[in-house]
Amino acid sequence: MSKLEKLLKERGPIKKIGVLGMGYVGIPAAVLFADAPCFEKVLGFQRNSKSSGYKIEMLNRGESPLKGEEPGLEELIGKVVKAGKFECTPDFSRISELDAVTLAIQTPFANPKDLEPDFSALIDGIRNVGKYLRPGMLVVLESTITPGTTEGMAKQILEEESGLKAGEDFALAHAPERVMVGRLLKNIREHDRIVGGIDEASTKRAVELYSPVLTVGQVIPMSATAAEVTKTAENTFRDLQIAAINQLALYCEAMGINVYDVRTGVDSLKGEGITRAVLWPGAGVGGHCLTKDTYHLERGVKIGKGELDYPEGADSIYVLARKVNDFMPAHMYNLTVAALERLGKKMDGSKVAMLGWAFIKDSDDARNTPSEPYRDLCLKAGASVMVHDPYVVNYPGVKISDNLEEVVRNADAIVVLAGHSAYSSLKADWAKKVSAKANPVIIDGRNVIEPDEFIGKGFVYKGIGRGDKNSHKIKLRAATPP
Ligand code: SAJ
Repeated sequence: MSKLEKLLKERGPIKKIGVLGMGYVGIPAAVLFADAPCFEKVLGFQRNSKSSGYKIEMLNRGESPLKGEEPGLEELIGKVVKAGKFECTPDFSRISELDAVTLAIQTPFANPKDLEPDFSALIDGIRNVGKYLRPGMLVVLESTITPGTTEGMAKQILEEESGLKAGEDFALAHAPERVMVGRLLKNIREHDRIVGGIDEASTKRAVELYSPVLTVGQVIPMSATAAEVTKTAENTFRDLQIAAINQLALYCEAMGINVYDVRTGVDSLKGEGITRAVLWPGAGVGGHCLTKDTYHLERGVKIGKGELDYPEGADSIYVLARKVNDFMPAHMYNLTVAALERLGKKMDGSKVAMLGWAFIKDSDDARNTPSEPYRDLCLKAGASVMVHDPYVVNYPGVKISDNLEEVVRNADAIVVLAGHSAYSSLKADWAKKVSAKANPVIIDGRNVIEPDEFIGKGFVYKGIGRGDKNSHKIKLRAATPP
């Protein structure tokens, strides 16, 4: 039995857990640990900062600081707080009383171009854990990180701060989160959990931590670096699949056909080991994951020990995919300019009504939203822009309204950027009346409206992948009096 195995055995089963980072990943993870009968107590650690300190009181009142729709989360927070099994605190010294600590802290990229991530918040968190680390404890990184980080930077900092040795005095592992906003609890309970320790004892201890919260999902054990590659690769593959359908959508527009017919066709080939994961084209790829995990993977192979056999300086297929998806907001802009031009109008002086600021449907999450580069292009061209979103309230430097009429009023162009359910019931009559234009422009970046309904009312329509409609005949009608 190794020294670590002995220490873990003496310490006994995991009873007290800490979660650093009370965000979209940390909060659901913490309350699910707290709701597991085998665990006694969970502490959620949150810095009492100006921007996020408010979460501490809200959570200890049993309320969720996450705005978007998160089925079951508010109730579960209330339940575990009332039962005294969950508490949120800014006091990191209490880490020393725990058996296991997980870190769910954002790992954005400072500048993807030179593959430099901004690990500052993560490093702060790891240092705090290192300061109060005790022999026999387990540390797990849940954040998405560059392959090699757990066995490299994290291990080093923890050993520096604690004077203890990873794999001998404490266990260390990576267990990447796999959640999507809107179904956080469901994803943690039902998705298989990748768990990778720096050694076997660490993997085993981490499996003990995650097994009790899984209802449908299985634990898939592997090495820490394999777990890091699994996570970054699964998001990179998703980004690649989206880039593939976005590129096809651009081709279908150029060829005058409907990408959704083609998608149905391609998707119909099934069976005998044929898997066709054809995703959906759109106005862009946002969020905290797909926009950066490719660069974590690219950086992992760059800083890794082995020699990569691939043409010098050539972009990988993954980086190319990033470029295709990053182009889509600019394509939305080009569609808007082209539609206005059909009416002899310019962007300069036109009013653009943007529908949707969140990066994903029916959520308040606007991290790396594709709507921002689109808006910047419109403003630079001299348009006046108003933004509507039913969920996103605050966003630095952007006024967001939840009053659709106010945003659409007198608009020359109405542009759908996020697929919020509310926009599927946008009516052509209503939109035309409020825009008070003879021929308003409508650009559909998420295939939520029926083109013929709007074209029939005199709209100039353009949609991602709708080559079959984008050069439709314009029905010139008199303006509907406001
Ligand atoms: N998008 C498309 N077309 C699609 C799917 C998505 O344009 O067919 C766009 C969305 O509009 C959004 C972006 O891509 O702007 C990302 O959407 P997403 O559905 O991938 O949402 P994320 O980024 O919150 O979730 C991903 C998921 N990863 C995978 O499915 C491999 C989720 O499981 C991860 O937990 C999450 O990243 C994460 O946290 O890593």
